[in-house]
Amino acid sequence: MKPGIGDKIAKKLDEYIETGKLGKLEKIRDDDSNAAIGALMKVSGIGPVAARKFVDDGIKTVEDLKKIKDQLNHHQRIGLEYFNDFQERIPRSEMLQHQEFLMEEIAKLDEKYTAEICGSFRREKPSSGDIDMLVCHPAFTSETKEKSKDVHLKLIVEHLKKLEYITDILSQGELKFMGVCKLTAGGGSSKELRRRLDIRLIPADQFYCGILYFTGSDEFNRQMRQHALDKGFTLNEYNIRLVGTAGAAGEALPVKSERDVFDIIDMEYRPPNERDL
Ligand code: DCP
Ligand code: MG
Ligand code: MN
Repeated sequence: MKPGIGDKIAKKLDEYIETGKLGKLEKIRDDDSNAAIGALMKVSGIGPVAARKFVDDGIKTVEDLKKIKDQLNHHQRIGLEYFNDFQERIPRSEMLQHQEFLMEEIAKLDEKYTAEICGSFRREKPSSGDIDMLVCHPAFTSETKEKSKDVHLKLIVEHLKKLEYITDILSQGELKFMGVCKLTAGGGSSKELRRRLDIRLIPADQFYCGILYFTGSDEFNRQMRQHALDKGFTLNEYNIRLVGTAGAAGEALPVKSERDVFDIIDMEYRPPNERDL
């Protein structure tokens, strides 16, 4: 034993000489990285893969991100721009204002639309992380989807943009919109925070499976889908189908309410406010 070096240090020296690293130090580094990954994932548009990549490149905080804006995609840039706003939950009183505004404006476009705010709002939570709106139109079904040119999520989004309610688009497909909104003149004051808005256009024949999925909670959905599988059905956001003996799913079963889906899989009905697991 060398003088001045205790047993503990000697062991660490041996470990370092043998393996080229120190387990304890690696673990501290891992903990630090994981904490940084968690911090970056708070930004809308940054998932676990992107966060890990940034951390590996030495970008560890939201402040660091501001210095490398050119490396961010459109969604991430907006996530960073409204980072503080998006950290705030939306009180139910404000959710009710969004609901009123959206219902009125969508009816103005075409009164045949059915719109419903789902997510945590429909589960009657006192606050929500975002606004999840589902929209249906009788002319738009899984059969007519390609043909009904006048029912387009884009038309709804354009209308809400013109009213300066939608301020940014994060991503937009034919059936799914992700963006940013704020209550405008009449609906709110100038210091209104930017809010995340998700809209889904659902074919009319898939309304009930759609609303069931979009109401959540996500853990409730997982458990319900598993229960369906146990009973020989496959349930997703579009429909419920019987799984045949060969393992292939059959035709979508007709459902006329959310309750029908519970009945089909022999599960006791739960109203939205009892779906937080
Ligand atoms: N959903 C799901 N699985 C996911 C994401 C979403 O089943 N991975 C469903 C269930 C959610 C609904 O979509 O309730 C809406 O998603 P949100 O992320 O907006 O979640 P909530 O509205 O439930 O909560 P929050 O108040 O945080 O928005
Ligand atoms: Mg939500
Ligand atoms: Mn959402």
